[in-house]
Amino acid sequence: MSWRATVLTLFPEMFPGPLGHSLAGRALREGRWALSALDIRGFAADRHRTVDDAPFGGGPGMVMRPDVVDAACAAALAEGPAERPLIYLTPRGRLLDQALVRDLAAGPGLILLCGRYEGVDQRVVEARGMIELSIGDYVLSGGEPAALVLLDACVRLLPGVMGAGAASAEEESHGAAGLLEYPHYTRPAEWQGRRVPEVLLSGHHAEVARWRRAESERITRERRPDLWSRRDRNDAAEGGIAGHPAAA
Ligand code: 6GU
Repeated sequence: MSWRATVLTLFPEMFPGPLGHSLAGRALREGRWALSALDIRGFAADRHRTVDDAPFGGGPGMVMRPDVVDAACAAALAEGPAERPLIYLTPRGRLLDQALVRDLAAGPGLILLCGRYEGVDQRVVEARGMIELSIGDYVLSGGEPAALVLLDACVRLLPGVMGAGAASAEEESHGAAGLLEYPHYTRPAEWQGRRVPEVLLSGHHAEVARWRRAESERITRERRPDLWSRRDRNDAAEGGIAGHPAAA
């Protein structure tokens, strides 16, 4: 059985959306992963198909009902495969990073709950043992774009989705080695008076690798001092991202 994502959402028409295109879309058509989007409204019990209600304690907005969300979770789990983690996408969640993406992609798939309104009743989050995840320190109007981001990050790591080794090689640049990538250039060698760095035209592979390593380190130090101070010491000693063969 292939890696399977089941998305619980009030807006199922948002899926596959961008994931129906490019690499993820081709992999979806090839059956390397599977996606279903279940409409949470379909699990409402009353004839008005109510999915939300006012927050106890007052305040603005609406909260998604635990009974409706629970029924949607049961339907998602019934799709199989078993043992898929249930993830609730919320800005209150643990911050997603490449190490977690790697773990999730290595599993059987995901069930993703997209919150709307002010959120989801916390009791069903706890009762279902959901993992609360955020994709960054900013607020989206709903979990759907975050679900698309998480799925894109996972799907590109599945076997056969990217060209041989491309995903693992590139992933090391932000994952294992903990450095940002060096800048890229292509033809023409001069454009609007700007020349490509000469070393890249030299044909000296060792020189190119050294330059790229230095650029990766410089840009990581400048832009992401947090990554720079936490970067993997072994990889750093081996030369970080450029330590793997030039343009691997
Ligand atoms: Cl997962 N959801 C929402 N609504 N906003 C977010 C987010 C998730 N991650 C960052 N901002």
